[in-house]
Amino acid sequence: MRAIRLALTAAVLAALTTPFCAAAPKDEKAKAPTASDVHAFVAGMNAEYRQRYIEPNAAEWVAETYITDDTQMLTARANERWLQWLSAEIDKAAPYTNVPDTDAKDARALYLLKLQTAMPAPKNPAHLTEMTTLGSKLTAAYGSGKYCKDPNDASSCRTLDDLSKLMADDRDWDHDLDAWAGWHHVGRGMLKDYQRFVELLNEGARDLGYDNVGTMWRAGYDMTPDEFAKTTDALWSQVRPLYGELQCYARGKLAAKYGERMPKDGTIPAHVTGNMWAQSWENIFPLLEPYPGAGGLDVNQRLEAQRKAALDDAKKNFKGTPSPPELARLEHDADLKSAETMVRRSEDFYQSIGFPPLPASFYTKSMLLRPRDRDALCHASAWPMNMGDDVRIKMCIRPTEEDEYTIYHEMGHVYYYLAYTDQWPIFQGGANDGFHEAIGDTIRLNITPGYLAEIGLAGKAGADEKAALNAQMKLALEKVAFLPFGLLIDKWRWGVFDGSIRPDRYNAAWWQLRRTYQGISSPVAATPADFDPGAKNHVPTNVPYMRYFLADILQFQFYRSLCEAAGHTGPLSQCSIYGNKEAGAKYWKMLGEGASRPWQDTLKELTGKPEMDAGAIIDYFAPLYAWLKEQNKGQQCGWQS
Ligand code: X8Z
Ligand code: ZN
Repeated sequence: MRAIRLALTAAVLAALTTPFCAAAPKDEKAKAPTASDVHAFVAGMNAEYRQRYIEPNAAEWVAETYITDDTQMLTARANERWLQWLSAEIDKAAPYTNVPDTDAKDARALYLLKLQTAMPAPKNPAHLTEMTTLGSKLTAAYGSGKYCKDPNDASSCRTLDDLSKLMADDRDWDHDLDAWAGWHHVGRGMLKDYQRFVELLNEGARDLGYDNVGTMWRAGYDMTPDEFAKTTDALWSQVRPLYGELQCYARGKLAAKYGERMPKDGTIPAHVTGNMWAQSWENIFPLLEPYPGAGGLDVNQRLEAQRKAALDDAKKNFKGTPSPPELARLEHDADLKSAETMVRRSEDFYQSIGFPPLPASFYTKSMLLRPRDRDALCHASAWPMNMGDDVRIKMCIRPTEEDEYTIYHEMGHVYYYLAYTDQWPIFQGGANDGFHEAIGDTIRLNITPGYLAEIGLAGKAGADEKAALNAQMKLALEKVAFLPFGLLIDKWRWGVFDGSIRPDRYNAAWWQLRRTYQGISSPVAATPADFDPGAKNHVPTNVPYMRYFLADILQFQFYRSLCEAAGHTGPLSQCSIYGNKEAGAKYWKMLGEGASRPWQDTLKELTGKPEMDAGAIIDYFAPLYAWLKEQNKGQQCGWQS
């Protein structure tokens, strides 16, 4: 979820307390607030929250779908107003904390009030303005970023989608390196702004009573920040051996392809995994497929064929020969039709388990394609515009398997928004942010080879072991490869925020973490002028990232429980809850609770256990893990960290 509650900045604590006004008059002291005063305060805050929330959200939507100096300015100002209000509420809430007999829901609302933003604003009004301005500027810089081979020739410019497509499809070392380096250049221009932005975020966090903004981010998990850091490390220890085997196997195959050009230290260079950030590796599945061809998982080809059929149709219905602009229009219409078909297919899955149809405005107000006439931030996101039925996604959909699954991911956010609209505004969030990210991914796990074949997106799936192992490999390249990446982004930011990573080491520390956790190295010698973290959406847009690591673990826990509810027997990897209303009802109930209870309670209700636990993902991939260990026998696994 991109919208306000996560991306938004917090606020100025409105009035500076002076020694003069610090001492309350005697008779006021006597009037200590009661539990019903707390309740009245929380109710008033929620009511105003609902009203005020719409403006900055609308401003942000326009700023991201139509990047100009003007929309940047307008969103910065709208965010500022919102944060000012939020800060004032946080201030006003102070006397209402720890009041005896406070209702548990009211107490939780007060706890969550301080955690409504990832961008806590400084009290100093000039600094707040500077912070929201920088926030919008960094987002716009990322969204409008391009790689132009010839800076004087606009036709040589390529967007992130163009470059990502090249890296997904083209296995030529030099082409991939060119695309990788070209895009990473976008980060350079952000270094100074990001450095200042960090100072301002920290000032805001300190004004709210936190050591730094990293501590504040870690405070949102119904446990202490330290406990949370330990929890994430413990989860990583559980999955590290599985990742190590996958990295070793992938490196071996890449070495067989690229020979001498591969580093000798056991790492994989960042540009050859088929993904701009080497965060998931499914695009190099053809190189790593255990039993080539078994299972017929040629989803990309089929999606492209569907788009082409839409274009052919449009051309056939066109009277005469289209001129170049008319042809461009036809292509656009075919792209839109293909994108919409992909979205409706995903909606069909959710509806099959009993979720409601999407409001009609979802299709008219969402952005499904990269606009042809302006810059937009194409990174996929889902938006709750009004805490009601105005829900949207913003995505530049291409007919690829990767985008198909990203749609399922975004739809998970959308259905979460719809499920919890009856909650108080302050509870309209995920049980924790990892839950929000895991909802759609859980549904995506049900897209088994059997289901793909049923809906015509893959060949008939063989039930044999070879096909099953191929499917495991493909999913592992998506999910297991992601684990260390999901962990390290915020390990880096926590270090940046607490000052242990100083600005002159931003880039070096980034690559140190990439190497240590992922066994991935930079394909070029990085210099302190480079700012490669800036080339990853969530850094300039200031969206916390540990949520995706949690989601990667949680989704297997959710999936296992839903499959049990659906009465599935046999290997978990063959379960699909498509059409199962009981599993759907159980899921919907969890979504409806939003953030109204500690996530541990919500998790226990669904899975029977109150802990995040990597046991489910490890069980899921047990066949692949055994196979990988066998393949890697005699290989030198591991890397120099
Ligand atoms: O940012 C996203 C979603 C939007 S919340 C598309 N994801 C992370 C990423 O792209 O880096 C999903 C997986 C990880
Ligand atoms: Zn998401």
